[in-house]
Amino acid sequence: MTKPRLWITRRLSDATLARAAHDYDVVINHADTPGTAAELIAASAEFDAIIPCHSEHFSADVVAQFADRLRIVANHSVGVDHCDLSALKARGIVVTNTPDVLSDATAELAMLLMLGAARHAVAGDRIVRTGAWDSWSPAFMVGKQVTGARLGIIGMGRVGRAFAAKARGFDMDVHYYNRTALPDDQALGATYHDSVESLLAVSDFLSLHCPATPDTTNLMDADRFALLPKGAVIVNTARGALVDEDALIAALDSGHVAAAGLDCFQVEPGGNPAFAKYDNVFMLPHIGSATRKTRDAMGFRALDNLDAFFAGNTPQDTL
Ligand code: 8YV
Repeated sequence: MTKPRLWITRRLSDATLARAAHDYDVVINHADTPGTAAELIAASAEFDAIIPCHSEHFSADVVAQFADRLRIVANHSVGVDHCDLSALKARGIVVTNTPDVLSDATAELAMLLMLGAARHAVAGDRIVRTGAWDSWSPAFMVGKQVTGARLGIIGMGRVGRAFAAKARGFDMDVHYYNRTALPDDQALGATYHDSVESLLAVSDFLSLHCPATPDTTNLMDADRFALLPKGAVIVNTARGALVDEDALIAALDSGHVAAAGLDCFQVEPGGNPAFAKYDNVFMLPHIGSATRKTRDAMGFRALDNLDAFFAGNTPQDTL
């Protein structure tokens, strides 16, 4: 039987690429450059399937120019804000993602950012590294304690719940906002808030775990930063679109927000150079799911979805 033709747009894990090469007639972009609109359009005529990352943008305009061959976009990501789902569905193209398998890795990174932001990781590392550490005082680099503090989580999906579980290890008092309250066996004692505003009022630490949609664009704007308790710390491992970065900078300047831990930015790659002068902003370059174990699991999940599709079944992660 002829193997389906598959384009893998980026350099996925070795195990993923080996499995893909065994099961599919695969073309891999070893150059690892983001797929352009023109490449996506050309690929729609040459391939039955694409495994893209969030770096490839399936806008309505791009999808409108697709040829008829492409049948499935099996994303190597849980977030699908880079895909115009209705445009893809209108073309009869199946779209899948990779939930579950990256929740722990992303929650670990949120914990790193929360702790690093709270405890002066940026400035502390720099003064030791540069040899500028020439004195010590009990008043030196005093941070904000995480243990026992109130944590607000916006979006109690898989990643939000994984983060809540880790935060319980720090005895945090977990609160959350979600469109619906979780059953008790999933909430595990976290307090539900039926509005973002109510959650913000109790969030000494705030972590964002909701998808980027038109409804959540600039979710954290100036009005909402003002609702946080003074000295709050904000963490974003979800999507840059959730945070009005000018409003965050204003809140940092006023001291209302004490620190931020950011893995996601409005502009990626690159981030926001305006944050560079803030030692109280601990930043990473969108590496929430970047562990070896999780990269393999994401790649395998995308391939599982393809295998199901080409076996004539509905992939488990069909959107
Ligand atoms: C991935 C992510 O690294 O899965 C997501 O939605 O944001 C990241 O964890 C990236 O999207 C891979 O394409």
